[in-house]
Amino acid sequence: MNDLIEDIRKALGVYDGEKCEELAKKALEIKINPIEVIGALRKDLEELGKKFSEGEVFLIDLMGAADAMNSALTVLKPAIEEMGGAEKRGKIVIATVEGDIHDIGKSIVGSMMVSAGFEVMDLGRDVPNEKIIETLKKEKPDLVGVSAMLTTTKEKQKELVELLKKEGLREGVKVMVGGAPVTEEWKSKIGADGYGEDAVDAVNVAKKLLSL
Ligand code: B12
Repeated sequence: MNDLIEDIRKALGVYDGEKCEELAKKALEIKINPIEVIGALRKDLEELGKKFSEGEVFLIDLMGAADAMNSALTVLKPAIEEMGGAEKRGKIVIATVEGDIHDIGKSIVGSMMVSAGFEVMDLGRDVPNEKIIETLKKEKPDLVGVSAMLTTTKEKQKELVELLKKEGLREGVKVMVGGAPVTEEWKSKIGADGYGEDAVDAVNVAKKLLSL
């Protein structure tokens, strides 16, 4: 792996957001792909998450790492969005489900979608399904993408699919799901249309669902 990416990982490891941002800028200057940088940092966050569940690190550590990641993203996300072409592909509403405040991954998915030519409406995090439904009625997007990072909150993805059916909206919109505890099996179980393992996958799945 590139030395500069290693340095960004080290800065993330000590929760140094300023350094992360500075080095991310340098990485872009020497034309390192921002998606590659994000992929490396995501793995580190996953490792930190494991340590957290094993009691080796604390919530304050997750918060420090998340802040550092967000600092890097202030430069990496706009760079991803600029990578796209002018071609317009469709509209997607994205949100992190109610009860869940994890939004880093969801925002990266949003940036990748912008880069791929989608119009993106990001409703933020901790979003009740009722608000998502209301937005779908008003905005009539082609897709809705819901992120859930907790085993408990992924239930809200299931609830959204059920609510869409109840409201007679299911046929009009493709539903994509993602997040750490989400799998292809879960997608099938709840009757969603697509699952994306990461942001690159999310774009490919979206294109496939819309036959683009
Ligand atoms: C950073 C972090 C936090 C930060 C979040 C900051 C923020 N603004 O997002 C803070 C410190 C706030 C936090 C809080 C908590 N966290 Co936390 N957190 C993490 C951590 C370490 C990294 C998440 C992350 O940002 N990853 C980087 C991004 C780039 O990756 P990603 O999120 O996976 O997203 C990618 C894909 O999943 C996919 N994707 C994501 N969304 C979508 C949506 C669609 C539609 C598609 C197609 C794809 C897609 O594409 C993304 C980009 O590639 C994870 C560990 C892990 N395994 O992920 C734990 C983790 C998710 N947290 C966990 C826990 C327990 C908590 C807390 C409950 C802790 C507590 N005791 O308070 C709280 C939850 C509060 C709440 N109600 O939500 C657990 C969940 C365990 C479980 N099974 O439910 C994890 C797995 C850690 C662990 N192993 O124990 N957390």
